[in-house]
Amino acid sequence: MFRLLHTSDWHLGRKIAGYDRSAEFEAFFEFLERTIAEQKPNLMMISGDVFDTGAPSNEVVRRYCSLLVRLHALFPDLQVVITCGNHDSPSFLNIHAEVLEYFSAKVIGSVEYQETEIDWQKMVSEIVSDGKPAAILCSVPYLRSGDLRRLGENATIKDFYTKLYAFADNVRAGSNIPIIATGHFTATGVTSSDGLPIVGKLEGEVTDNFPPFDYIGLGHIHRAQHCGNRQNIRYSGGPLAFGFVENRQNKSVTLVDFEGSKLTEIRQIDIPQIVDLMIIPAEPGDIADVEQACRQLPDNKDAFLEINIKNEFKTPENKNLIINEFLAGKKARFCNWHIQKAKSANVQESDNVQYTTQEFKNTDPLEVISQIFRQKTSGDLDTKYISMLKEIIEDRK
Ligand SMILES: [Mn+2]
Repeated sequence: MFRLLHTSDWHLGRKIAGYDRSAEFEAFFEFLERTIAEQKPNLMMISGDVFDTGAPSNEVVRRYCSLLVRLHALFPDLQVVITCGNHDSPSFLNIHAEVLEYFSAKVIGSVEYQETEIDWQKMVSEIVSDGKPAAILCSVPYLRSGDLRRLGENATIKDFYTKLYAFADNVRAGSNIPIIATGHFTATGVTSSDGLPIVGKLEGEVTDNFPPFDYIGLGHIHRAQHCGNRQNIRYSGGPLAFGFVENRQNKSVTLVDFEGSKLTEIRQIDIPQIVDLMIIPAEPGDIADVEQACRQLPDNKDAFLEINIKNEFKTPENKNLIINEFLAGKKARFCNWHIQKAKSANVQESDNVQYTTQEFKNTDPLEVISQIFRQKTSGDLDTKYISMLKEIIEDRK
């Protein structure tokens, strides 16, 4: 049997409202160690967005290297594949590629070329388990538009994977082992983190005639799910909620079993979360509701809080001080205001959303735009515009 542990979108170094999340990442690493000890996968796949930014802090990089070294010491037979996502810098990931090979970790930062031809061989490797070939692995990083153009002016992600499959099938040479691949793109027809349709150049159409990989472990979408009719083309989702839009998602890793080349089972194992992302009160409230919701939190409840407030609450000068007073003696930490405007209220100049520089830096651009729109018009931004904005934001990442 061959067992794969699929995970993605770790976003190491990710912060919320400027708060460090390394305790959550450490808890995830401990969960990984436990899960690998129990489940004994042959291969662990990290399908892109390993880091939250292209230039993570020294401390974040130290923890990443330390994890990979520790996993190798504990599980010398475990192989690891790490591929680049759109948040990662390919050249940064590649810094450790040669060293990590000694720790059974294969790192692929970008598609490589032999002169002008794509070097398929660089992406395709054989996974050996108990001294026998167990799988053909295609390590595909986030594809840049130049990578696709190399295959033709209008080449698609599907064209890329079709060529890759043909190459890998040739390497497999008829043996009874699966061909598995990684990837970091948006498969059309899937649901984004916040349930809205997604558009952008990362998009690839995954239909029934997508090349017949035995499994494709995808990253980029943070909600665990499969693509269309293909149970074996999946997103594992990330290990931690990326932001408040993901606060109700179960986070998990995916385990996939093969007997010979046949996929026999897919399971998800939930990742326990040590810090909750909470939006309180449940309904937008006034100051009294906010106070009650804050004071009701158990003192030792570790949570990041977004405060759901009607916009009548106009105390811009000291509202952060007030919230900190409500939270005195509690472990929970205030992050953002979620300001909801009463539908019929008149729009006034004083309703403007205000951010400190720090808050602004740590807020998702789409959230800023949505909030301002809500404030100005009392309505929600049309999904059509959200899609367009997402495309623009995605392009600038
Ligand atoms: Mn991601």
